[in-house]
Amino acid sequence: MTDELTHFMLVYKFGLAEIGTKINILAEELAHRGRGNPIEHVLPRLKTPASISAKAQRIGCALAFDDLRARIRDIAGIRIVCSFVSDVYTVADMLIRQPDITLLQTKDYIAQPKVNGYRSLHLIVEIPVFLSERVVQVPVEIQLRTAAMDFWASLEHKIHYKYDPRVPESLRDELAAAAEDAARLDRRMERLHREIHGPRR
Ligand code: 0O2
Repeated sequence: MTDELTHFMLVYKFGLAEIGTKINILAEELAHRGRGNPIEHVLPRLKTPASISAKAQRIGCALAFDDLRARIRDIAGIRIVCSFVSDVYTVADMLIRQPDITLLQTKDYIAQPKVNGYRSLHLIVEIPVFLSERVVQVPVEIQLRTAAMDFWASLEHKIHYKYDPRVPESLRDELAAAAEDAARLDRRMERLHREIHGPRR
């Protein structure tokens, strides 16, 4: 990596660390409340330079740092896997309510799944990072989903990678049906959980 690229990536790494700390604090505090921790696991990732460049070409963005900074807002990304669908929205609200987090965009693929069956709640937020001489607002993509949605998405990702660019139609139909099965399982588990413990407060 060139010095310039390393420097460009650094603020995203810091943004990820900031949001990661916020999520870890929430998870630990919620676990201590004794009503169960809604956060199953957290997976931060920084987009690789190759993936940034591929996305830039896909969206017609010039390969210049200022353009990449302005147009690609998921260079820093963090995935939060929750137990239940209601937890996804609860955790998202807890984060959005924090005064130093600015919500830039919400894509609710749970309320409106993609045609292939993909479900997740995507938030693009901005978080301040305090450097030695200035404060920078760093965009971070937060993906929130249930364990069932995560299981489906990781398999679908592998299948896409294997069959790139065309997934056979029968497999696509099966995947869409599997996404429905996963959503049904989520609803059932949530109902069972509510019957056993009552609604989460
Ligand atoms: P990676 O490896 O996670 O970086 P936009 O950013 O709004 O211009 P984009 O990038 O399509 O458009 O945004 P969107 O719809 O919010 O999706 C971004 C990310 O969500 C993807 O990142 C995936 O991680 C995930 N995602 C979206 N759709 C699907 C899907 O159909 N299947 C799976 N498995 N994941 C999906 P990247 O950049 O593709 O990859």
